Parts: sequence; structure tokens; C-alpha cells
Amino acid sequence: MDYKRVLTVQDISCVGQCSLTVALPIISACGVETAVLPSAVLSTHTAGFSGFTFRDLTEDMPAIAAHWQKENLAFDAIYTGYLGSTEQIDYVKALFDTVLKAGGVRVVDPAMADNGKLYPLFDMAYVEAMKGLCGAADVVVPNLTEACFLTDTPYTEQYDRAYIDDVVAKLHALGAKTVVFTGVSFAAGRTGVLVSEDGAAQYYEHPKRQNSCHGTGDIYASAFVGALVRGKSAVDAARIAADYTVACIDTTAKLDNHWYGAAFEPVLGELIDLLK
Ligand code: PXL
Repeated sequence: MDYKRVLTVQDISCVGQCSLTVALPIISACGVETAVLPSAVLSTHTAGFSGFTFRDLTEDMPAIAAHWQKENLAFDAIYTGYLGSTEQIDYVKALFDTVLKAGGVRVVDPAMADNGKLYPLFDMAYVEAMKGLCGAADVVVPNLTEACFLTDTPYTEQYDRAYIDDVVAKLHALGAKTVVFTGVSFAAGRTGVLVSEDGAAQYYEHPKRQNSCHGTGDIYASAFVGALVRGKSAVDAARIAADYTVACIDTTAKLDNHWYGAAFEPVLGELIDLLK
């Protein structure tokens, strides 16, 4: 039986339906063993709650990695998301060299910004370090804001295909082999994902929902990783993740006042079906 093991490195937001509380169930539902390395522990995510706690786990990382090496533990893929510090990025890069199996895949979601702005705890030093991590990745999964920060491109919501192609070329120039660019919209009411690899780009368009939910970037990247590790191509995994994310947004729209995240659990069965 083909049974793969992924390591995901991102924070635990205890409440908020993002990062590890999303990645662990989604990748597991894809039939893939999911090991975790928490980058930080927060009482909630940082988008909309105030007064959240934050414990940076950078100091624990070298000993955890050393133990895994001693135990000869290795992973078929490493997927990174929201990290706890700029210093931590070097430890994460080292994991690519020490605990990734030969031929294993490195997926970096530079989860640090949205809607033209960095998330509250990040600064430009973090952006600079994230450029290096993206350069070491096989696949990067940025949204438009993250892609702009990573490529020093002015952020705008009024753009054309030439603007997107230029940003994609700059992301490849950082070193990323495959770019899975989310939330790319060329027409009102439509959005989509552009996958660029091996010199060719494919665009998968789907309806843009009125309700935007927090945490959909993490849902998307987690479903993408699960599908990729299950053997789908990057383009097919990008489509599956998009269809699943839209289903999560639609499920959330039926709820009253569920503002802090997306209800991804009721439609996990749809993701499993999409993988068949
Ligand atoms: O969804 C990305 C994310 C992850 N983790 C934390 C966050 C956010 C976005 O705001 O605050 C702690």
C-alpha cells in the first residue's frame, strides 16, 4: 500500500480554524500520515481577535530535529506555513536537508500577508528570510499579497495577465520550481489559481464567492499538499484544492456569525471523493 508521511511546520492557533488545526485533519483525511512541528502556540489567530497569547517555539526546534535524525525519521514531503520567527526559517531550511527523503517534496506556503498587508506579527526582515525559504522550495503557494512582498512588486487589485506573469517569473527567479498562485482574478465575480511549472502555466478559474473566510489559504494549501502527496499532478492537486475550498466557503455561508474561520469539517467527505 502506498502510505506516505508528511511533516507540516506551522503554528497552533488553539481556536481559529487555521494552520495546524486545519492542516492535520485535512492531510490526514487525504489518507496521509501527518507529523507536526509547531512553530508557535497562540490562544487564537491574529486576524480579528485582540489580546491573543503567543509562545514562540523556535528554541525547541533544533533538539526536535536532532532527535528525529537520531531515530532515522524521514518524510515524503515537508509543508511549511505560518512560522514563529525570522530565526526559525533557518531551522526549517535545515529540515529540508536532514529529514526529507530523497525525492521528497518541499512545499512552502509563505503564510504572512493578505489584502495588501503583512499579518500583525511580521516585518520586512521576515519577508526577506521568507524569500530564501521560497527559493529552497519545490512548490510555493502564495496569494497575491504574499507574491508581491516576495517579489518587491507594488500590490494592486487592478491587474492584467502581464502583471501576474511578471510576478510568477520573479517567484521562479527566487528558486521555486512550481508556483501555485492562488486568488488570481481576471474577471468580476471570478477567481482562480494559476499553476506555473516547466515553463508553462495553466489557469483554473472558479466562481468568486461574496463571503470571504479567514483561514481559506491554509485549507487550500493543506488540501493541495494532501492531493499532491497522494500522487496527483500539481495542476490536478490545485484544482482539487480549489473545489474543496469553495465547498468550505459555501458551507460557512450557511452559518450565522461564524466569522473567524471556515467550516471545513462538514465537507471533508467531498475532498475524499475528489481524490478518488
Ligand atoms: O491563516 C494564516 C494564519 C495562521 N496562523 C496565525 C494567523 C494567520 C492569519 O492571520 O494569525 C496565527
